[in-house]
Amino acid sequence: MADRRREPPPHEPGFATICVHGKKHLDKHEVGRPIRAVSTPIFQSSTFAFESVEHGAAVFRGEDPSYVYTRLGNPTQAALETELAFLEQGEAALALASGMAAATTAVLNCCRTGDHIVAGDTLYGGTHQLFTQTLPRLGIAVTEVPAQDPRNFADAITERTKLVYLETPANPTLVLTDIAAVAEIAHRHGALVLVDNTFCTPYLQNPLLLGADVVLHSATKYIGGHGDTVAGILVGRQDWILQARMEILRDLGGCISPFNAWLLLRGLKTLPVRMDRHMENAMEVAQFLAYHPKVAEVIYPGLKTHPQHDLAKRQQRGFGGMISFMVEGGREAGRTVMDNVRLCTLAVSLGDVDTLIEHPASMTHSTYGEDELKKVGIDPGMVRLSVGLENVEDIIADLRQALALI
Ligand code: LCS
Repeated sequence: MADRRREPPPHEPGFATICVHGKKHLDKHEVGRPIRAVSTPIFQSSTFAFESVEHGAAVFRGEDPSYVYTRLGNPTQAALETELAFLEQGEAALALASGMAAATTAVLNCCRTGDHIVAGDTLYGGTHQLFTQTLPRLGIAVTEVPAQDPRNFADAITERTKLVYLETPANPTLVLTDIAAVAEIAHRHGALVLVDNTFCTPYLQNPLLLGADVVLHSATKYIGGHGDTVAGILVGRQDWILQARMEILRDLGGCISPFNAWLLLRGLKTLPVRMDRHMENAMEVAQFLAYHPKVAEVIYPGLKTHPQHDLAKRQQRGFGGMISFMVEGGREAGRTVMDNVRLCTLAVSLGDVDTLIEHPASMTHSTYGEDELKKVGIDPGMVRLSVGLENVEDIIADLRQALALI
């Protein structure tokens, strides 16, 4: 078959044609010599050429794996997916536009109207909103249970339960769930287990090795790491990921852009180095807070005072960079701290190089009602700190001066 890309144009192309196709109709797929780029190139292309109508038809029949269209797959996305699947030790991965796009894709890939989900009761506020507002509108019911005790999951599972959804450590209470114990229970009832591994990243925890079926990341956080990208990832079995791509992603359209996929590939290069420093800094900040007279309680899985410190040691390879704390004087005193930090930034999100501080009850978890906050252990005065990569003495000095104003 003639290679249509090499055929000369039928006559001298005009200015506009050259603008679109390049001088002399240079083949856009070849640049004349081997490339061997060290950094994965950004394939900023929405669509990919077919060699013939028959080739295109074969691709659409699923008989040829060529790229078609960036909503369904793109080489930069694929590089990211291959790497994440490897790091989480799963068969395949799917990159998406946000952590919430990953959550909705995962849920809809498991459940249809009439199905049921059991989830931990502290979740990122957006996930809680999805579970309590949006999914019920689609006829998917969700029961949220205290996640520290695996028996609560056993009690809540029904014959309609298709998915058990865990966030461990949970945002913002840092409650842990015993993944292996819950997976054992869920599998006995034929339900899949999804773990939101955003707080730990694959560097500190591999839920699939503990029995989970799907891992979710808000890659916006530690995987990107620099506060410049919104993205999500799912990792799981090949057939499950393929269905998520070819049914849910195809129809709902929450794809990641090649540029954001590239930013995550860049973030991954330094993930272990960043996580080590996040953890080192977090441990020092947690100890500083624990001994500060104005601090009533510090929640950090690395402290022996954390009620699940032993589970954290068993299930994770480190304790992460997130701390929640309550100051003497409750909500107002917490507000004084957050309004007076100078180095730390008052902002939602987490896992960035910058230290971020925020108030869960009025910000990330404002989707929980007053009673719900109390029930799940989100104190109205709780302050959440995502410890960054600054010199730890500077982070501590900033917190010290803000605490002195209480
Ligand atoms: N899962 C967890 C554990 C999260 O913390 C978040 C976002 C998501 C999923 C959703 O991911 P996104 O769509 O934002 O990429 N958490 C946020 C937070 O704590 N502050 O701002 C966003």
